Amino acid sequence: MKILLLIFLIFGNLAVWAGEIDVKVNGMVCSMCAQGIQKHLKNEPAIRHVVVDMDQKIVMIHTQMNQDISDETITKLITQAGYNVASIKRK
Ligand SMILES: [Cu+2]
Repeated sequence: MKILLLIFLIFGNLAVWAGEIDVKVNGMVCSMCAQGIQKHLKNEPAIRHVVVDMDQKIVMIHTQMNQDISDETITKLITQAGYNVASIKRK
Protein backbone atom coordinates (compact mmCIF):
# COMPACT_ATOMS: atom_id res chain seq x y z
CA MET A 1 0.00 0.00 0.00
CA LYS A 2 2.81 2.38 0.86
CA ILE A 3 4.55 1.52 -2.37
CA LEU A 4 1.40 2.18 -4.39
CA LEU A 5 1.02 5.57 -2.74
CA LEU A 6 4.64 6.39 -3.49
CA ILE A 7 4.21 5.45 -7.15
CA PHE A 8 1.09 7.59 -7.33
CA LEU A 9 2.94 10.56 -5.85
CA ILE A 10 5.83 10.22 -8.29
CA PHE A 11 3.58 9.99 -11.35
CA GLY A 12 1.31 12.67 -9.97
CA ASN A 13 4.24 15.03 -9.86
CA LEU A 14 5.49 14.08 -13.30
CA ALA A 15 2.07 14.69 -14.84
CA VAL A 16 2.15 18.37 -13.99
CA TRP A 17 5.84 18.91 -14.36
CA ALA A 18 7.07 21.35 -16.94
CA GLY A 19 10.52 22.51 -16.10
CA GLU A 20 12.23 25.84 -16.11
CA ILE A 21 15.98 25.81 -16.44
CA ASP A 22 18.11 28.91 -16.06
CA VAL A 23 21.34 28.77 -18.00
CA LYS A 24 23.97 31.43 -17.46
CA VAL A 25 25.79 31.93 -20.75
CA ASN A 26 29.11 33.61 -21.43
CA GLY A 27 29.69 35.44 -24.68
CA MET A 28 26.26 36.93 -25.34
CA VAL A 29 26.75 40.61 -26.13
CA CYS A 30 23.77 41.72 -28.19
CA SER A 31 20.24 40.84 -29.21
CA MET A 32 21.56 39.00 -32.27
CA CYS A 33 23.36 36.60 -29.94
CA ALA A 34 20.14 36.09 -28.00
CA GLN A 35 18.19 35.43 -31.19
CA GLY A 36 20.81 32.98 -32.41
CA ILE A 37 20.67 30.98 -29.19
CA GLN A 38 16.86 31.02 -29.15
CA LYS A 39 16.68 29.82 -32.73
CA HIS A 40 19.17 27.03 -32.06
CA LEU A 41 17.49 25.83 -28.87
CA LYS A 42 14.02 25.84 -30.35
CA ASN A 43 15.03 23.07 -32.74
CA GLU A 44 15.09 20.76 -29.72
CA PRO A 45 11.64 19.09 -29.42
CA ALA A 46 11.74 18.97 -25.60
CA ILE A 47 12.04 22.76 -25.42
CA ARG A 48 8.77 24.70 -25.38
CA HIS A 49 10.15 28.19 -25.36
CA VAL A 50 13.26 30.17 -24.61
CA VAL A 51 13.52 33.56 -22.94
CA VAL A 52 16.79 35.45 -22.85
CA ASP A 53 17.61 37.96 -20.14
CA MET A 54 20.41 39.98 -21.71
CA ASP A 55 21.12 42.02 -18.55
CA GLN A 56 21.83 38.94 -16.48
CA LYS A 57 23.08 36.84 -19.44
CA ILE A 58 20.62 34.13 -18.57
CA VAL A 59 18.85 31.89 -21.05
CA MET A 60 15.63 30.61 -19.51
CA ILE A 61 14.51 27.32 -21.01
CA HIS A 62 10.96 26.10 -20.53
CA THR A 63 10.52 22.45 -21.39
CA GLN A 64 7.46 20.77 -22.82
CA MET A 65 5.04 19.21 -20.33
CA ASN A 66 6.51 15.96 -18.95
CA GLN A 67 9.79 16.37 -20.80
CA ASP A 68 13.22 17.08 -19.49
CA ILE A 69 16.47 17.99 -21.13
CA SER A 70 19.80 17.02 -19.64
CA ASP A 71 22.53 19.44 -18.62
CA GLU A 72 24.77 17.71 -21.19
CA THR A 73 22.32 18.39 -24.00
CA ILE A 74 21.88 22.02 -22.96
CA THR A 75 25.64 22.51 -22.83
CA LYS A 76 26.02 20.86 -26.24
CA LEU A 77 23.36 23.06 -27.85
CA ILE A 78 24.74 26.31 -26.41
CA THR A 79 28.27 25.34 -27.41
CA GLN A 80 27.11 24.51 -30.95
CA ALA A 81 25.53 27.98 -31.11
CA GLY A 82 28.97 29.41 -30.31
CA TYR A 83 28.65 30.32 -26.63
CA ASN A 84 29.81 28.97 -23.30
CA VAL A 85 27.67 27.73 -20.43
CA ALA A 86 28.71 29.24 -17.09
CA SER A 87 26.10 27.50 -14.95
CA ILE A 88 22.82 25.61 -15.12
CA LYS A 89 20.18 26.06 -12.45
CA ARG A 90 16.95 24.09 -12.26
CA LYS A 91 13.81 25.37 -10.60
CU1 LIG B 1 25.67 39.46 -30.60
